[in-house]
Amino acid sequence: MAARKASDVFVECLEAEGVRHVFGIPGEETLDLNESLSRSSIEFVPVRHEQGGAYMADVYGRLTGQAGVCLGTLGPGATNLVTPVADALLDSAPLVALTGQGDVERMHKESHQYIDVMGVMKPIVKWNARLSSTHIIPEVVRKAFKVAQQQKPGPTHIELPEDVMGAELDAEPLPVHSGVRRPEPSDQEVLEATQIIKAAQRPIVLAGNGAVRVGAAAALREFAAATGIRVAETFMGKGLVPADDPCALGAVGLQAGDYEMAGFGDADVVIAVGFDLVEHSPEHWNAGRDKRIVSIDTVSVEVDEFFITEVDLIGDMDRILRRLAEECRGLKATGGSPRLREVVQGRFEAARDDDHFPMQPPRALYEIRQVLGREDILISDVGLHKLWIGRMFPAYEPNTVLIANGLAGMGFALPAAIAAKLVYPDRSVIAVNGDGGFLMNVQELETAKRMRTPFVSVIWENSQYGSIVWKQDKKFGEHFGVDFTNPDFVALARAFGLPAWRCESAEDFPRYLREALAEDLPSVVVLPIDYSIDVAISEELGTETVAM
Ligand SMILES: Cc1ncc(C[n+]2csc(CCOP(=O)(O)OP(=O)(O)O)c2C)c(N)n1
Repeated sequence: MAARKASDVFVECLEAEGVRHVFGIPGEETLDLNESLSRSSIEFVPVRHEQGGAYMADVYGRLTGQAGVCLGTLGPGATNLVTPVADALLDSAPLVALTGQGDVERMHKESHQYIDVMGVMKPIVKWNARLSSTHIIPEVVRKAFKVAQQQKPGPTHIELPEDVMGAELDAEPLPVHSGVRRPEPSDQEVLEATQIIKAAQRPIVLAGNGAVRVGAAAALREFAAATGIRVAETFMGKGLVPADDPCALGAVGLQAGDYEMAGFGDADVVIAVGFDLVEHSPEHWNAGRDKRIVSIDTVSVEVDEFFITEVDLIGDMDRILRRLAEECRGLKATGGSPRLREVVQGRFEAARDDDHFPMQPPRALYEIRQVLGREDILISDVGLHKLWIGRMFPAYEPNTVLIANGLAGMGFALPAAIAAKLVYPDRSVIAVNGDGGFLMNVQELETAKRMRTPFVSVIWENSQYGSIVWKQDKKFGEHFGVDFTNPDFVALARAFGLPAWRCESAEDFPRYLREALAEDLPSVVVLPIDYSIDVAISEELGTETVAM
């Protein structure tokens, strides 16, 4: 092939990786890249803040396993990417962040908008590289995608100096071999795990995001059904086992008492299936360090004094679980307690008849569950509403409740909903936001409208940073620095050209939700919320252990 602009070759490499969208904001230093993108099969999606674009890439990656791609220019464009890139790191989402940069020859000195973006990104990516010369483009792009997508997935970053992208090059993308074969644990390791599980009096499974990422839900369900071992889920593991499956113990993690009520206190063996420690410390369920732990994961587990595994089964989780199901079939295990699930579900179902207005969270979640099908998607922003959703919202399939739980940054939900609709245009998507977090990325309503991604943003309005109020009240008996006023959210949405409703009574909420879901535009439903009932639900569950 003839020599062409390096940015053309770079974009050909992105195409070879299967990239369909680049979410971002161009800059003077990315002119060549954007020109090459405009002539490619890839859609460049202009966003209204780089943070929004990077969250879109993050959630696109979470839902597809293929790295989502975001773009920011040098300096401020790059620093605006930081929060979602860190989110992708802690929630293990494959993402490739692209940033522009000035010419290579001005990087050593004080110069306009130059900061050390490589250094800024270094601690929050799995790997990053500067395209210091044209001929490394095919290798760098291949490596960025390979590293981002391999377990555990996460973000990588490529810096694109302006002069390099504008230079000439004759090169081809490297071949992309997908379908990486994962290693298998040895027969001996599987035997050891089988012996521990068979000898257990009250085994219990704790399943997390790792199992969601590799699509191991079906195998996990088979393992649970074959052995009778019941399954507790982390907030990000919700839906691995359907909430109405007899093996489901519910989502644990809000309070120390959760684990007790789900039967961890009595468990002698915990089978951790794709458990990411970043979600919640194992100290909360193994404070006495007396559980025997078998881990099933794609990578070797993190070291933690409360998570010393006896057997570490590393590899293809689907195959490992199916193999263990065969080895342990007919076990009729008795571990785990339904108490947590019963208390939480009881509150959830009783909420059907709760006419409080402003509405309390259980009824709000109950109504949302009624309008969503089992495969539809609920996205949570970060705040007290997230704790309610994580704990109480019944999920039936993995990745149908999307939560930012590792970094837990406010402002996640709205851009996440755009990505969810791009990946699953036929599913209904609802994003629940606090009135604090909603304004953090509200500008992406314009992107959502332009992209024709209809989803409903529900705003739980209380004019406070609710979860901080909750924590302050518990700690000091009063709260401070957490009150604010809100814009008229309905007028704000309408200013974007979007339909919006404000609930004035409990009956309004289900009605407006249905109307909103029938729209072919993104929409906003404002729901005044009453947080006076404690998400902790009962003293019995103990003090809360989550950090916001
Ligand atoms: C970007 C970011 N800033 C600050 C925090 C700390 N924080 C966690 S929850 C929260 C309050 C959230 O308030 P709101 O969005 O109104 O939701 P609510 O708690 O009322 O449901 C804050 C400030 C955070 N997690 N992320």
